[in-house]
Amino acid sequence: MSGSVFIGLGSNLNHPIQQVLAAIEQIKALPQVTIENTSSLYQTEPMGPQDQPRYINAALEVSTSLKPIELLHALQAIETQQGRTREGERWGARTLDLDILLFAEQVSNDPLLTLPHPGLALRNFVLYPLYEIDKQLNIPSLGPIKQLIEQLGEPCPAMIISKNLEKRSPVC
Ligand code: A4P
Ligand code: MG
Repeated sequence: MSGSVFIGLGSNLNHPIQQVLAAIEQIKALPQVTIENTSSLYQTEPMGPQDQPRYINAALEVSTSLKPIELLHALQAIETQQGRTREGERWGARTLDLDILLFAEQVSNDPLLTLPHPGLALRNFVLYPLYEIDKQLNIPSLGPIKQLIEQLGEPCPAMIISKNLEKRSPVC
């Protein structure tokens, strides 16, 4: 399978920065996955219930020979390993959330694996890390990343660990 794959990471429980950094190491260790790019880590206001801590969000660009569903299962295993439980309210607090944001040019409405991720265009905590990694990114069925950021019209979240300061988005 060729083409870039993007993974979104989010955590707001039990040392979120460490959760996200640990997840990046776990993804790096997956045998058929290579990390090509890592975004900075962003501190973001919670979407959904407001009585939960702020999140740490980031994105990764990877290349992989795994099929999309195989990658999803590998990511879910990492979530479970890092203490993710699936009870609780929708959009509630979690130790780790790993979403497949994009899988090359694939478009799917399958609820088991929707591609691109259904919330992508509505979330500044997804759009800005993606934009930081690839300013020319064109999202299948949605359009250029820069246009999606402009349409959403939300401010850039605070970058708290910057890996690519020189590449910092001019819209931030
Ligand atoms: N699924 C379908 N498509 C995908 C995909 N592209 N990637 C299915 C990953 N999973 C996908 O996911 C539920 C089911 O979605 C999976 O079984 C999978 O087959 P889940 O991870 O078990 O549950 P979830 O993540 O709680 O569901 P949901 O509704 O997708 O939550 P979100 O949308 O991830 O929101 N606020 C901030 N600031 N930052 C955040 O990261 N995250 C959430 C969770 C809420 N508020 C947030 C943040
Ligand atoms: Mg999820």
